[in-house]
Amino acid sequence: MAAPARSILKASRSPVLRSAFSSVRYSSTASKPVTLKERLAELIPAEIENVKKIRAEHGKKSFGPVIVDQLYGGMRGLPALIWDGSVLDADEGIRFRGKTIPEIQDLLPKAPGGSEPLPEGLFWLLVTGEIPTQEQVAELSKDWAARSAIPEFVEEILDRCPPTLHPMSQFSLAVTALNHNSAFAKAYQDGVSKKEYWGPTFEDSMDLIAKLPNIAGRIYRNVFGQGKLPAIDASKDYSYNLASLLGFGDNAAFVELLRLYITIHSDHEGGNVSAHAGKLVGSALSDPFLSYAAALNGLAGPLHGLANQEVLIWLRKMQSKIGEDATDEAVKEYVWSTLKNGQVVPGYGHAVLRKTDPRYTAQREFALKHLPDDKLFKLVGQIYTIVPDILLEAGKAKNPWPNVDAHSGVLLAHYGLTQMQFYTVLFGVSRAFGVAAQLIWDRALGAPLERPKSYSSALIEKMFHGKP
Ligand code: CMX
Repeated sequence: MAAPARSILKASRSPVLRSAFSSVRYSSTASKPVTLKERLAELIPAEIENVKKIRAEHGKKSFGPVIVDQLYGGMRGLPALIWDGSVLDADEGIRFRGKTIPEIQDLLPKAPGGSEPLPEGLFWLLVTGEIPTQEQVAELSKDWAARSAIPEFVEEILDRCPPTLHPMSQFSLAVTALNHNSAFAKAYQDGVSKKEYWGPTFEDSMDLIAKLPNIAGRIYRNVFGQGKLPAIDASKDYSYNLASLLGFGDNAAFVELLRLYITIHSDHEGGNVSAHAGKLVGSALSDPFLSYAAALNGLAGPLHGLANQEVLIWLRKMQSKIGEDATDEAVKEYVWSTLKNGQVVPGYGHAVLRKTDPRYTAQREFALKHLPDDKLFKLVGQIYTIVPDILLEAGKAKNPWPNVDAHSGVLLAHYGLTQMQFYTVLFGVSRAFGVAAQLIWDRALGAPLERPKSYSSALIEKMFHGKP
């Protein structure tokens, strides 16, 4: 448990994990690059054998004790899940298939003239453990553009939603409705063999990711009156198309921001609420659309993805109360008043992390490059020097440092995407990459129905009565 993620991964016999550390493997032939699905089909048999071997050798070994506090305390730190796509280290932060955020920023393919990684490449990495070629990423962009249309009845569902219905609820409704055309649900009805589950899961997952920009764009335009939705451009990448559907396609810096945003929000190991909700629901063999809708409903909570919007709402309230160029003293007083009112400081703290989130740092670096003089960005920086000391003094939060949500809203607002209620939808588009990759592998490896055991307080008392 205490071993850092990197050494665990390096020691792994998993062909998928090992490839994240081996030299980059380009699986393209001279004429046509191998597709993601073809590469996955090559990797799955060896990984099935690897899991069998691990279970045979280590299956009966203990991970350490489970203490009663973990049953009452939201299962913090309980080793309970397997997901190879990303592992979170409390001090270092996230690694995607063994690679840090700066490493993937360096290694993953970029758009021509761009400096941020293309999320298409991150998806390939999550699924295969390998860095794709520029050509493979371009094929993925094309494939997603070709799959991007949403059924007319889903458009109608969205058009009939009152603008007062939160964008995340609309998002979840639309994703649930996509299950109408699920390849997995159909294959299951047609009696597909367990061994073949991953194929239709892969197709649904690709469709899911591909259709999210059209759903997100439609919600944005409907709720905030932003005019007509343009068509997807099949010659452009995923982030450009999402930006364009939101009305920001002409803004190259915003498109770059989205590439970074989607990449860093995609996955945060398997135990966070959205990733775990998706995995849990998927374990009942609900198709990827139903599973991902469950993930979105978890992401919509203020302690998780909704913090994306809560941070900006809190910052704006602060500005309206103490002004735009407030002194440190005034900021401190405002932070204390938040705590004294029994509220959390949004964007700070984390259930696993114990240091500044590298996703926060990546966004800060983007801001220093693109918007160093933005007033709200300066306030975010000022807060960073103030909040950790206050949270430490208050003495409750185990982690006083900022998480990913402390920064994202400021960047979006800078470019004119000021409608905070929409922010978590963008988090939702991003998180689909991680959840989809996980669903594909869960079905490929035959992950069973999740069914942990619950106990009553009376039973706990009885079990430990009279024992030291
Ligand atoms: N402000 C005030 N109090 C905080 C706090 C914060 N930012 N972070 C933790 N605490 C409090 C908790 O509410 C808890 O209080 P109680 O004992 O009264 O219940 C106590 O400190 C201990 O909590 P913890 O063990 O440090 O943290 P948890 O694992 O329970 O919760 C999290 C983690 C993220 C929910 C919490 O830090 C929080 O509420 N942060 C603010 C909301 C936020 O930014 N969420 C986004 C997280 C990232 C993401 O998923 O998107």
